[in-house]
Amino acid sequence: MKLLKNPTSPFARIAHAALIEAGIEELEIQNVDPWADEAELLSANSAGRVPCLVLDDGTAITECLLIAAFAERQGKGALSASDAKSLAVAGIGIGVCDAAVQILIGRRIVSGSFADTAFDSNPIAERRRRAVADGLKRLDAKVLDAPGERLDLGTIAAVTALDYVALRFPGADWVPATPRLATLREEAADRPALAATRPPS
Ligand SMILES: N[C@@H](CCC(=O)N[C@@H](CS)C(=O)NCC(=O)O)C(=O)O
Repeated sequence: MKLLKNPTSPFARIAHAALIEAGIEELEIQNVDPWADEAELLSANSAGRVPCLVLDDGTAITECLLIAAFAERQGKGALSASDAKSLAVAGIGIGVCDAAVQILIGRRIVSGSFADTAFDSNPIAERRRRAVADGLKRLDAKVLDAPGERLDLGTIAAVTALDYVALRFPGADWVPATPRLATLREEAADRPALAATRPPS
């Protein structure tokens, strides 16, 4: 099977990490640019987004949580290691990723460029920053002190959210300090699911 992804997408990272944690073998990784209307991605996913998992029979599964659910059925994956608390943490982590990505998309809508911050003065950008900051604070209060023997979806999503915000908003004064989350990230850094999917710095 083949995972269409992008190295910076937090959703693609969550899907990829869940597949690794499930022990899926023979997984081909193909990087695509979701903003370039690449034919292969558009034919697999009408939404034109990553991640998209294409099975050997051509079945295409989109949405990171559905890919995680599929991974769970194939092996012993991140979902089976997740209790209610960890699913709650995963939801917050994905909410942080979603709000952060929306700021980037807002920039692109307003000025055509992720780097142009004109959108950031829009009240919707302010709401999204608040969602990122509040979500990170909640994650910091809720995350486990140490990663479990197997990574659960909460740990994967929380670390992914922290790394994505650091990648996209380095040094931003509205990003709160998250010492417990940072410790969890450090302690889980060598786990293959997180190490092999870390975004480029
Ligand atoms: N809800 C989706 C979100 C996927 C998503 O938004 N992916 C972004 C990359 S971070 C994308 O491909 N964007 C391209 C676009 O919006 O056209 C999931 O959970 O997988």
